Amino acid sequence: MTPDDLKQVFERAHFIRAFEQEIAAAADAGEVPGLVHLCLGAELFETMLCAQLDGPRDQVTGSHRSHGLALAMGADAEQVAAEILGRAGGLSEGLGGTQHLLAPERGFLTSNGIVGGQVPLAAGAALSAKTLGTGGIAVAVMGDGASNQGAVFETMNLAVSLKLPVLFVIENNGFGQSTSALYATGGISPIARARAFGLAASTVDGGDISGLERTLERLVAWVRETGSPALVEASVPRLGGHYHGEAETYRSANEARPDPLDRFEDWLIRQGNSAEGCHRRKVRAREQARGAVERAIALPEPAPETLEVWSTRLSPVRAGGAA
Ligand SMILES: Cc1ncc(C[n+]2csc(CCOP(=O)(O)OP(=O)(O)O)c2C)c(N)n1
Ligand SMILES: [Mg+2]
Repeated sequence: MTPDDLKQVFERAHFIRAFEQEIAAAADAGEVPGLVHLCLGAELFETMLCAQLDGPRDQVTGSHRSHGLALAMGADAEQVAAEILGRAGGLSEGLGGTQHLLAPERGFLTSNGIVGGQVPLAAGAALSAKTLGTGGIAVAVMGDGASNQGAVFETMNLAVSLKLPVLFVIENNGFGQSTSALYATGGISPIARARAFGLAASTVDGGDISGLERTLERLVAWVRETGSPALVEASVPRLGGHYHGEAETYRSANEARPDPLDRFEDWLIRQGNSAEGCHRRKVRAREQARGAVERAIALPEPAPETLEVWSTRLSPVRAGGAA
């Protein structure tokens, strides 16, 4: 990546941070139906990952915590916000909500509230890309908790045996809800598990910009060129609660949670960029995020008829009146 590319990554990652903070404020004001799971701490990793991808021939699937991934793939921020807020004009007209974001035209196939459920879906996208010969790859982004699901292991096996171009991505934040990975995960590292299935696998620090660039570029290129699956485990801090507003009584207030965006800014300044330049980019990102969420808040709720229109769009067979 060029120095300019990296500055754009900085601004994009800060845009996602600011977007999540605006969503948090909207939730506090009672504008968001249900709970929201924010990606605070994973913005840099997700921006760097998606910068390597080429949607829509590449398709990403994500978990319940996927606002940032959809944005990093280029989904329209106002439409993402409107979906989270349950407003008309959202990615799915506000019917899916925060855990069900769809922007396949941008390469974001779907997020999924069923922990691990997004992983077999990515294998399907990889099989489709392979069959059609598009040169695309699929990327399944999951948490450390999801990485213990049976469907994930089945998908890894299938991906190796069918030789599917899929990159499995584990965002390891050390927690599944309030349960520590030290308790919930058997003592084998995700990398060792992946290698046992025959996957190429690497681990990366989600706040180390040089490591991210090197590792993600290499793995994405490898999956694309060989058409074979691989896995990357990224350590990312979860800077907030499991969901916004959670009390986090199970974590110590003294626990160190270094912010990857601060580490990246220190790195940029060490490379000779000015602190003022970084500040300007952060201010611009914040203004744009605020504008997108404010415009979404002003949208109406979907009309009841939307349900029928949307269901026929998803099911052309029923739209034609067949069984
Ligand atoms: C199949 C299933 N089991 C349990 C849940 C409840 N649940 C929602 S998020 C979550 C924790 C997931 O942890 P992880 O995969 O590490 O993702 P993180 O929240 O840390 O990003 C759980 C257990 C669910 N949504 N689906
Ligand atoms: Mg986790």
